This record gives sequence, structure tokens and C-alpha cells, in this order.
Amino acid sequence: MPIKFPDAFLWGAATSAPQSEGGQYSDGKSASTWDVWFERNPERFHDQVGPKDTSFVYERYQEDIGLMTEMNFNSFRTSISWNRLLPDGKTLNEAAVRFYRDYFGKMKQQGIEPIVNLFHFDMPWWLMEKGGWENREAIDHFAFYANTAFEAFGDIVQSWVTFNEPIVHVECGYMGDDHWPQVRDFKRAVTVAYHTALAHAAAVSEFRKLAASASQIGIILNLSPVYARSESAGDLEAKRAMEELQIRSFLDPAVKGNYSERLVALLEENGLLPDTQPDDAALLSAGKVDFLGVNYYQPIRVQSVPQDEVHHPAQSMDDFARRYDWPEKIMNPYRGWEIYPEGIYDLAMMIKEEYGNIPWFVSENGMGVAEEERFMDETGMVQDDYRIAFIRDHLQQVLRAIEAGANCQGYHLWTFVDCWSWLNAYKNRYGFYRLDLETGNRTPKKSSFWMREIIKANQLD
Ligand code: BGP
Repeated sequence: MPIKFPDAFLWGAATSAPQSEGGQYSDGKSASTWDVWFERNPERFHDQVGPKDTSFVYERYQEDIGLMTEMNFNSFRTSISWNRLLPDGKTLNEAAVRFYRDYFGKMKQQGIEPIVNLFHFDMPWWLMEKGGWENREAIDHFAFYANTAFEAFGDIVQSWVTFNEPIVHVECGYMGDDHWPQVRDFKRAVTVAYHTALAHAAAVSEFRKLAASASQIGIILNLSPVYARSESAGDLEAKRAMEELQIRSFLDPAVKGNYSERLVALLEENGLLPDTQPDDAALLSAGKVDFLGVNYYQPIRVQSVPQDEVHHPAQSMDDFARRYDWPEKIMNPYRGWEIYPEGIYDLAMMIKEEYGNIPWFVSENGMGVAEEERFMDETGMVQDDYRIAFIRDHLQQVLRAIEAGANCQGYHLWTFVDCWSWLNAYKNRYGFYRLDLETGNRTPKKSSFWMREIIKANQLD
């Protein structure tokens, strides 16, 4: 197996505006669902730490760019806060334009390509009050926001992303209670997913009208490979259903410009099809992306659903597939996620064989660890050998996939400086740099020194 990565391989890390910026209501920023939810139910958030206590990027971005340079990064992904750029959805916030222009521009000056995402779970509150993605009007609002961002930053930013993990706000907000509005309703969840896919396509359409030819646009999806417990017909059927609902529901429209017949049939049989309009198919097909970001943390393992437990029509994903607890799994016990580096290779082969080998990069991969201060040495540096091993194991699979013809063009760790993790706040730390929650100071972890050498050599040690 080669140990060298391709030339121009994207090396860096990822974060998002709501998890790192802070400056919660400064300079005209309005509230997102996270801000309002925290104000209403702080007890839902680990240690009652909410979205105002993030990693101070609004004040410290210049210092961070210096640290990125020290790590030899050539790229970095974050997002724009919709409710900072357009606090009421219509009026441009000049302070936000200044901040993002300087943030992205300074990266660029250091040879770090900003990869800029538009939506990372942070629905503006004013729009959530109108129904959020359930309301079809959200598509036009998002297209306007996307257009505004392309106009304001398109001379600096060449790599754009519409959404991060869009299935997550569907699943956690409308089939669970880890995101606002904490609804459990399959039909509403499908509508939210459909409108999100249309909003993505509308943003891509805006981009195609404006963009310089050197620019590109993509989407970031959490593409876990799905493994069946066995080769039995029932287990394989569960795997196929899970793939359609969880993986291909956004992957197909983003890469192929339409939904699979299998997904449409599955929804139709269960009375779950959303309302459509005549131009929707044309809009969806205009949403084809130039590249994919793949967030990979863990595989999905499934088994069939006992016949006497299936609801007709289906009420939740549980009616299609049940999770399977693989006895041989290796776990990250802090986050409760399985560690399975081979999953990256399997995803790479799926993209190669079924999605035209579209260019893609690992846009998130990482290991959240609780109480990392346990691993500090006498100088205060976190000796995160577990993170180094985790990254190395995954990079080996990336190389194996590239050797087998995968079009993988980069690797970004989640995350750069420890950042705020939604309901988990700072329970698990993911960064190359440790964040001091009181002072905002950043201290390098051992993995940051290891990684800068890997990046410099462009090969695994
Ligand atoms: C991804 C999200 C990130 C980040 C990461 C780690 O799914 O895109 O926003 O949070 O997961 O997960 P968590 O913070 O829940 O531990």
C-alpha cells in the first residue's frame, strides 16, 4: 500500500459557526433555534453550557489562522451563520460581512483554502417560528441567503457547501428530541427532508448563475456504510431500507439530481410522500454538486424487524430496520460510537461504483474524548495518543481506497480547537488544540505536532 497522498491533497480541520464563533448576539446577530432552546431549557445541555459559550472565534480568528499555518493546513472548513449575515432574513448585516471577509481573506492570504458551508443545524429563530424547513417558503429564504453569501464572499471563497449532514436535523428534530423542535412525526420529517433537498438545489442554482468557473459547490453528508447482521433476506431488506432512508435520500438528489425509485416506492407504500409542485423535479436536477464532503464517524449495523412489531403504515425508522449490536465492535466509550476505519474504504467504493466516482473528501472524522485533562503531562499538554492512532487507522483506509481508484481529495479532522458540541457542550473534546473554557486560550495537543509532520511530508509515517 502506498504511504504517499496525492498532490494537492486537502489537509485541515472542520468546525461550524454555531459551535465555534461565540459573539452570540454581538454586532446585530439574531437568535438561532439553539439560542432560544437554551434560554428555555438549559437543563437539556451538558453542564448547562449553551451556544454563547463557544470557542471565541469571533474574537480570536486571527490567532487561529496562525495556528493553522503552524500545522501546515492548506484548507479549513467552517460555516456562515445565517442569522449573523441576515439577522431578519432580508437585511444585510455589514458587521457580519466585515467579519467573514476578514476571516476568510486572512486564511486565503496564508494559503489556506476556506471551504464555506451555509447551514450547520442553525435555523434562524424567525424562520423556525414560521415552521422552519416544514414551510416551503424556507426554500426561497435559503436561496436568498445563499445568493447573498455568494455575492458578499465569492471573490474570496471558491469552495462552497450548502448543508452539513442534512439528515441530522431531520432525524434529530422530527424523529427524535436532540434538535429543536423535538417532534416525532415521520410524515413531517419527510417533508422537512424534501424541502431541505429543494433548498439545497435552489442554492446550487443561485451559485451556477453567479459563480466564476474556478469555483465549486458541494454538500456534506454523513455517509455511514450500512452493514447487515447476516445475509438473510430480512436482514438484507433492512439494510437496503436503511441505506435508502439514511444515506441515499440526500446522496441521490445531490449527485444524480433525483430520488431512487426504491425510496419513492418505500415512502409511497407508507403514505409518507410529501406534497410536490410541478417544477420540483427540474429544480432537484439543478442541484447536482461538483464535489461531496463525507463525514465519517461510525458504521450503521442493522437487522430485520420482528414481523409482529412492524407498523403499517410505518411510524418510524424502526419499522424498517433495527440496530444490530455487533459483538466484535470496538467502541469510543465516551461518545458511544463504534470505531471502524474500514468503513471509509467501503464508502469510497460505493462512491466510486455507484456515484460516478465524483470528487470527495473526508470532511469530518474524529474522536471525542471526555475529561481529556486526565491525559495532560506536566507541561499541560494533552498526550492524545489515542487520537493519533484513530487518525492513522483512518488515513490508512483512505490510502487503501485511493489505491483502489477512489477519488478522495482530502482529509479534515473534526475539529481544530475544541468546540461546543450541541447538547453535549464540552463533554467530549475533539480538537488538535485544547480550549481553556475560562480564558479561551488554545494549547496544542500531541496530535497537532504529529499531524503537522504528516501534512508536511504528505505521507503516513
Ligand atoms: C457531526 C457534526 C458536528 C459535530 C460532530 C461531533 O455530526 O457535523 O457538528 O458536532 O458530529 O459530534 P458531537 O458533537 O455530537 O459529539
